[in-house]
Amino acid sequence: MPRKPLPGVASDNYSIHSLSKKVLITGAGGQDGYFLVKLLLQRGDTVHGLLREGSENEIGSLKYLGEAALARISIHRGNITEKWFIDELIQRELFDQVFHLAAQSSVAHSIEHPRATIDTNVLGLTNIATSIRDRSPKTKLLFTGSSEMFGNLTDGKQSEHTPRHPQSPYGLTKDFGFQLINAYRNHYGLWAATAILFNHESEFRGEQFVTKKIIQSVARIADGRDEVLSLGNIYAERDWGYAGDYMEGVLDVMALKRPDDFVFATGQLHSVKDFVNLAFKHAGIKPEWNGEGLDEIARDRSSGKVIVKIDERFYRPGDIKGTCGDASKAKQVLAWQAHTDLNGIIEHMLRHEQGLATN
Ligand code: F7E
Repeated sequence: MPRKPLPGVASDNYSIHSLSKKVLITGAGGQDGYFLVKLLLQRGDTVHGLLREGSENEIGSLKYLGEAALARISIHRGNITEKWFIDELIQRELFDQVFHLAAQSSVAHSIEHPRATIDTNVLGLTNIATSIRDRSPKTKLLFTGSSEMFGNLTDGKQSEHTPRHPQSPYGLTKDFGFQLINAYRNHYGLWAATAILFNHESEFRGEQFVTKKIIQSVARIADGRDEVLSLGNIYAERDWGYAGDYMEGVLDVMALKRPDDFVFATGQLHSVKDFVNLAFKHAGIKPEWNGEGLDEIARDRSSGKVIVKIDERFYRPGDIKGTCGDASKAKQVLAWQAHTDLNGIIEHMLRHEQGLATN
């Protein structure tokens, strides 16, 4: 399927995607992999997915694509930290495009396990970019960066030009990636770009992230189960978008003739507490908040049961208090916009969770 012509794009920097491409997605089994694989298959591309070694029967979120779609994907299993494996794959397949999504993506986990995070995120990207440079230099490489590289929101929203002050090992690895992509683009002429993604959620979000954790608890509480949602800093603020919207943007970046970096964000800031309140509202439950700090709780207004409490264990050292993105470059150059607001995200997530419970 040919890609839409983009009204805002200077025509000399946009190639209509008419020919089928041979594409590799690393980390294809994750949330973003689901949406990207689906879009690429719709476009008629030849899709290869790289999944982590060691979980031979696991295909993660790809299982939701269904049998017919799955039959069209070539699955590779291996470790992105093994240079020989990446070299061999890149040289043998000579992909037109590589979307590098694979990462250790939990900020909390990176604080506990910095070394494993650095191995996966830094070595992994370095191996892929270097294999492309040396063995398949015509391959386009798109790296999914992160707003974590900016650190705390200071004044104004964060754009491609905002100074970067990462706070976590994860944020440091994403800053490294952003700079490596720039260096390989500028020094070796590689088509390499970073999509700087702010928090993006969906029904396929991993359980280690706060939105999924909230939705799972809300679904169980709505189902009448005795459940208390335990959270850390509920006053942290994030710019939450929908992963499906962001993967459309990632495809638009890849369609450019000249590589460039883009922020993808909604520009809307909400606290974790806002997310909790909205999720309960969608489930027909009214939380009543009382107390402060570690003693803050929420009760179900109709039953009086405690449904939310604070647990010190979920606080993070060096947590980012707030991030909010300015995606005006993506809007202007790619005619991209986030279609799904926070209500829409919660609807997708809750419907999926409640559907799973009744299956
Ligand atoms: O935390 C607070 C927590 O783990 C969001 C990843 O996609 O976005 C994501 O990173 C906020 C933080 O995501 C709990 O302290 C409170 O302030 O869902 P999260 P994240 O750290 O923002 C960036 C852009 C990425 O690139 C990452 O890959 O929620 N919070 N209580 C909690 N967080 C968790 N996980 N669990 C809690 O109980």
